[in-house]
Amino acid sequence: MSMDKSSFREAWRKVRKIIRNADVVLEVLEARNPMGTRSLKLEKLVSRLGKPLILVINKADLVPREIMDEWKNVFEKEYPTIYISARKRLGTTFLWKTIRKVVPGNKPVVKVAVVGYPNVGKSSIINILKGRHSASTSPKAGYTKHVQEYRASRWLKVIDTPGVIPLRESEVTLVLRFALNPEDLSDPVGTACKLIKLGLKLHPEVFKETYKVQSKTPEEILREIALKRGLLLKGGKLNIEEAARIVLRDWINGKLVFYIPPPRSKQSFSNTL
Ligand SMILES: Nc1nc2c(ncn2[C@@H]2O[C@H](COP(=O)(O)OP(=O)(O)OP(=O)(O)O)[C@@H](O)[C@H]2O)c(=O)[nH]1
Ligand SMILES: [Mg+2]
Repeated sequence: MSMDKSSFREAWRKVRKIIRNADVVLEVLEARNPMGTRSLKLEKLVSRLGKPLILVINKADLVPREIMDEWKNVFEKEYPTIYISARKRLGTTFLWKTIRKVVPGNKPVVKVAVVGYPNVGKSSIINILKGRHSASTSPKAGYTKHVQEYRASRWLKVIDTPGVIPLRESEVTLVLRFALNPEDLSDPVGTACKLIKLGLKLHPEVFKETYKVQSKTPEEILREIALKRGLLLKGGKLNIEEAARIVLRDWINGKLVFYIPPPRSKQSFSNTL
């Protein structure tokens, strides 16, 4: 997903308008990198417009429950926070209750704006609130282009929005936030190597478990994946670039799973990228 200046402005314009019209805003975060998928710009906007905000950490099925509880504790200092899995339909009841709770008074109809980074599961959450599949979802970042309003129940209207991302971020930062499609990368090998390096640090066995490879360095891991899958270029050289795209795609899709841990007093995570 490439975001030029005009589509960036356009996406923000839409989101701003929706937030202005909403009674409550759900900011959707991704369980493997909740802090990285937070948008402070979005949160500032919500607070300036005086709307209640709920943080919804989605894809909780990818991360151990204890870790989700830790994140919840971290974020609850600022906003009501819940974690759910739209895919497994876990946490939905609690989501309904939290929405009801934060809306002041006894509004007969409550309008909820669902906002956040691309690919975090905004449309999927709309679908579980609706109880059936209505909003289109996709593993492609930047899938939802238009604002769409749905009726989830007698008292609840939900509004799907396009994902918003910062204008200037490095490719690896966007990949870590699931906001870039592997097809759109200018340097898939370099970016995949950085991602693999982080994966090795956070979960040393993850590439062995996911790809059955023994190598211990990013470059070697990509070579071994290409070899195992028979990814060859004309002339018989290994297609490392294709191996890199596979790894990046798997990370974005949630087939390659490691997660960034919550900040802890002893072992704090430093982003070495
Ligand atoms: N593992 C897992 N995957 C999920 C979950 N929710 C959504 N997904 C997947 O994440 C991908 C993105 O979901 P969408 O609902 O399209 O995300 P979105 O935030 O609407 O994305 P944009 O419209 O691109 O901004 C899809 O492939 C979903 O199947 C979940 O709870 N767990
Ligand atoms: Mg969407």
